[in-house]
Amino acid sequence: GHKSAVIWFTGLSGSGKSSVANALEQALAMQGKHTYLLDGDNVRHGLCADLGFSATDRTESLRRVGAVAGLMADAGLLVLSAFISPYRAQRELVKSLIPQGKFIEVHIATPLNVCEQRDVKGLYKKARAGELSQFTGISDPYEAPKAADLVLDTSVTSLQDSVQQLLQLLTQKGII
Ligand code: GGZ
Repeated sequence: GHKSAVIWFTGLSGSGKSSVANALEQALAMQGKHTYLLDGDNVRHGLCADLGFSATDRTESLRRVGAVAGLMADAGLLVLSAFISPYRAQRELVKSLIPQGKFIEVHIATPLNVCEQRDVKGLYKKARAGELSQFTGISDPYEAPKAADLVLDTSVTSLQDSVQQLLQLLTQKGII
């Protein structure tokens, strides 16, 4: 079995949050753990389809995700979530919605220049060209966590190593 928890990945667009979260979910599933992955793909088209990327909209989006993650944790799930969640105050808000001691913050600290070089969706290019406003890291802030439970940089740490470090952290914390 396992204890419930919310593993909250924060980091820039293109930092590798979703890749790491997906790989961790696969590893946990192989161990028979009950997980759910919340990310932009399943949240911004549904639960938060009415919200954009202003600071206010991001806060509301993250509040909803935090509330849902809290409910899922109540139900006993290991919840993985991958959102930029750029403001410290937004992550504090999320933490306040998760049962005590169950919020685990993971900073995917891949440098901006690497994320921009990857530019998987061409969004950085658009942001630099001024075609996309309020783009995190370019024309909108990203406040790095000061005391994350784990910091990973996907430009120097392999996916496999990242997953190993995460599994170790969850074991250390008595979650798995
Ligand atoms: C940042 C944006 C923006 C702006 C669209 N700023 O690489 P992606 O495409 O798949 O990840 C980004 C995603 C960010 O959504 P989140 O819900 O994670 O953000 S937050 O936690 O701040 O609410 C990017 C895309 O949406 N995207 N416009 N202006 N990312």
